[in-house]
Amino acid sequence: MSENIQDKKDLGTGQKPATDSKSNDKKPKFNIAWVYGLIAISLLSVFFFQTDSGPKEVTWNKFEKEMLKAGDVMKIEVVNNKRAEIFIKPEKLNKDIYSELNTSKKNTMTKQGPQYFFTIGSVEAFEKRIEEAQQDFTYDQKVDVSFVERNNHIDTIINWLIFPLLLIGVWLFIFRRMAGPNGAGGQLFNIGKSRAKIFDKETAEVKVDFKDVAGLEEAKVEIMEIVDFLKNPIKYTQLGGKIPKGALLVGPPGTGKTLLAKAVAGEAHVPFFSMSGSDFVEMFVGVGASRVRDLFKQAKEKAPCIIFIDEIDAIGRARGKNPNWGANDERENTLNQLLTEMDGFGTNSGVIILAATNRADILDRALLRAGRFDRQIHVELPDLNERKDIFKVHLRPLQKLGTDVHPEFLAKQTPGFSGADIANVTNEAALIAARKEKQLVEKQDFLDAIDRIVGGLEKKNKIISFDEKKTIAYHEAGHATVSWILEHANPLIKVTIVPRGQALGAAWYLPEERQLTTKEQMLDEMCAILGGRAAEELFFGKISTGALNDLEKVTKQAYAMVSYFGMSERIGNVSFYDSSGQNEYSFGKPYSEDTARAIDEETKSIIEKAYIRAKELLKKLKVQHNALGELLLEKEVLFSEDLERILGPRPNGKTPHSEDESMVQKAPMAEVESEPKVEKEENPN
Ligand code: NHX
Ligand code: ZN
Repeated sequence: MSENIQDKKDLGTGQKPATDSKSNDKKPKFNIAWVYGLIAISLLSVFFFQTDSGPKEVTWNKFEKEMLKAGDVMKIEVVNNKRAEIFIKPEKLNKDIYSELNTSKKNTMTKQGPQYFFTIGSVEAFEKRIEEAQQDFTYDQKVDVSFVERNNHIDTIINWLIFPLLLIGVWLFIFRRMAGPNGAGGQLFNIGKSRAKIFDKETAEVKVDFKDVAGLEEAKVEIMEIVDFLKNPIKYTQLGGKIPKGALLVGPPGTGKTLLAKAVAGEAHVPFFSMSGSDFVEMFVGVGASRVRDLFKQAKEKAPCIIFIDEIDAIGRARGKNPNWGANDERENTLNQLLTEMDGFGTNSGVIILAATNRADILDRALLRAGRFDRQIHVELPDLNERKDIFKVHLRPLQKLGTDVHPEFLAKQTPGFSGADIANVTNEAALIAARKEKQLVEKQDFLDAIDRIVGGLEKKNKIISFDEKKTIAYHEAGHATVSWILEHANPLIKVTIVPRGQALGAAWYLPEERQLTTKEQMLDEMCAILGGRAAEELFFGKISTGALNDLEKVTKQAYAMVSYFGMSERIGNVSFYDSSGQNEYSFGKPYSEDTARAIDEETKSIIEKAYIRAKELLKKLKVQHNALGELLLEKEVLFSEDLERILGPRPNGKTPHSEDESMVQKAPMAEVESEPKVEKEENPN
């Protein structure tokens, strides 16, 4: 919808953004505004010709009394039996009644006549009236009446020009509509053209360079090499090396693939064609392939250059084995064309293709083979240090920061966040600070922003009965107790019973950033997750639907342990994980019915064991657990300090605040603790 509005805006001004590829075309642009203008001009001119010049209309009475009987009329011409045109004798034109004629610039025409006209009903009646009016006249005085046939040129023009123009206008209008919502105006003759945006030296649009890309060190090295290929290819080719044709940027969403590509554009100082995979797709058959062709044609003209295709999975998805008639054909044609084009240009032609995707595994094998996207650059989620750098980049635009804001601390609080998430955190923190009418963005604002992004919106005035609230508190206390006491469980930083997003309460962990997870860690984690339901069952004798998310997590994890990680003795070191993503086992499972049953039973038994373990632990720690639950009911939020006070230090000494972040972590807690208390009083529950 909004795109359509954009369309109209383009139309009105007749301009296009400077970056648009069409503005680089040498051919004259076809602009629908011209059609509209032409129609308007012809209509206007017709209107003016008819009124401004030519004879004036006159009534019969006036004609008879003031002109005919006065003997001023030279002759009358009846045109097409419809219109009587009156010619006044030139010598009489200076009479007063004719002065109205002289206002017109066209004096020559006024002198020649006809100066007046009137419309006649029928020729017979007209002749009769003329005869009667001239009864007293002598034969000499009688006025000549002649009959002429004349084509009306203006009518002809209207019929032959305006109408077809109108038709064309309507047709164009419909056509443009059909060109789809991503049509950028004047699409009619550009359907098969590529929609790539070009960034070259002249367009100073891209101001991103490698300095702006925090983290991603390995990826930067890889991609800088590509920039270097383009800058001085001879260095590589003189040793007989071949310049690669393409590189695939692979990584989860928000990790900066597009940013990296933009940085290449900013750094390489060669033309950069940017396009999204979905730009190739159009409702017309064959358009995608033709756009690929056009893109490569343009690129070859501008070589050396870079083509960047974002979200290439839109076209590059593996072609189905069982052809899905019709639906997939267009995409496959596009992909085939892309493959052909990539083969078609020479290795050293100076065109390098970058493509980004978050799912390299679903891409067609043919795209990934050597000679096409022969190198993959993995762009991973940032680790602690990289997050620190990313925070530094995003904290720069924030004007006023509290002295307690440290990128290291924020990086520690955000495991698993992508670059985009971090950008979101800093922005959200600024908004939260502004909402609180603060002059500075402080640490607490960042922590609130992180909570918001992880957990969703706080819903403080959700109506929760006291019983429910108690269940929630005990459930969360169950998580807290079990995870605190288990050696390998994730360190807990806080528990809350303030509803947030989908959840009525939550236990927040700060997972340790590790590459490998041991079986013990997995089992302890599952035990902690089941602690919630275990507490409900133990202390209330009732279980609730609230454990849905917990059970889902546990089930998936147990299933993965058995069927992917070979962590069950009964199944053995067997994995049914399929990293090829090509879905070799699309029909049914790759194991027998017996194995299926065994997997189910093993999964169930792992979960059961963890649940029993959680219950045992909670029975032993009943006093502490209940104390925690009551405290949680009262305070709504508990931090690791409170837990330590009740449960003692953690068994492995890995208390979250006993590490280096201790001094930064403690400060805000006091602040937060005081906050919910105030809210609690307002809370109707
Ligand atoms: C609900 N959510 O959707 C509420 C808002 C145990 C105190 N009904 O494990 O919030 O209960 O440790 C249909 C039916 C989600 C949809 C039942 C969607 C249940 C989170 C689970 C806390 N913290 N669970 C937790 C929680 C919930 C849920 C559902 C549903 C609870 C628990 C959700
Ligand atoms: Zn839970």
